[in-house]
Amino acid sequence: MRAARSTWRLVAITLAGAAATALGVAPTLGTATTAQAATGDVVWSQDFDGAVGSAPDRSVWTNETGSGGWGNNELETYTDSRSNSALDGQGNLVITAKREADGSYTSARLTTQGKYTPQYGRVEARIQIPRGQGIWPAFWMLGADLPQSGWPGAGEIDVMENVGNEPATVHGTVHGPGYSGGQGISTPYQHPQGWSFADTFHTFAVDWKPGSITWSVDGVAYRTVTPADTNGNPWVFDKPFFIVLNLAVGGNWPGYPDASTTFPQQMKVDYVRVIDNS
Ligand SMILES: [Ca+2]
Repeated sequence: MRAARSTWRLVAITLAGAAATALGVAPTLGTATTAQAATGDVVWSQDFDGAVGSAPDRSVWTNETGSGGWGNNELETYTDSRSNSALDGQGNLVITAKREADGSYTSARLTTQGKYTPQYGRVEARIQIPRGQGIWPAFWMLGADLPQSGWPGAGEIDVMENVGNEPATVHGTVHGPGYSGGQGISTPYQHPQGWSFADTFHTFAVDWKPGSITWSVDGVAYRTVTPADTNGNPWVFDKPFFIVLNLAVGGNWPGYPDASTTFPQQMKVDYVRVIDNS
């Protein structure tokens, strides 16, 4: 069962329960068709519809701002400026990495921390990634207990990462206590035609279940990780996580922009969804 419900489902429940609510009693969630998500149901969705230049839903998304490398010697400063993250008026959230006049880089990192923290489900996003040496887009999750447990104790599920010098490869990874950083449990996935993932939109997902995480691209599953894979270290993924979308510039893993890298670079996100996979 899902802990979270979609907006449309809440609307449906609200309508169904309107009469009961008017009488001052809680709506009765009587039937499975209206009260409970079934396998395959979209239980939460961010579609990024809205006016061009507007912010994504502030009740869901928070811009994390700042610089300092983010633990990876990244170059960018994350801002709350709509020039770095905004809706495009065509149904996409666009994160834009820019090279500023002084040679510095700005970009954006958005999270659902403290606002939406799913546990289990098919967590999926349709994304057109940017391209170029030193460019590092990611769609990932962190354990909601991060403030208490720290990293990597809280756990990290990287649904999709790409480093620009590998245009036809994306990576799925988990990090946890005893298996983090370069020792994360990670699997690459190659574009079936060897094309750049930046050429068009692709759907990146994890099917996340108790004791199991399976990564897929465009519906093609390419890796499953279970507690048997942590080499005796704790499995820290059976609890709520929050979702992160970011576009880094430079870092230990991707390396750094060079003369071949063009700016601005944009990560376009058509949607982020959680689908019941129970
Ligand atoms: Ca959309």
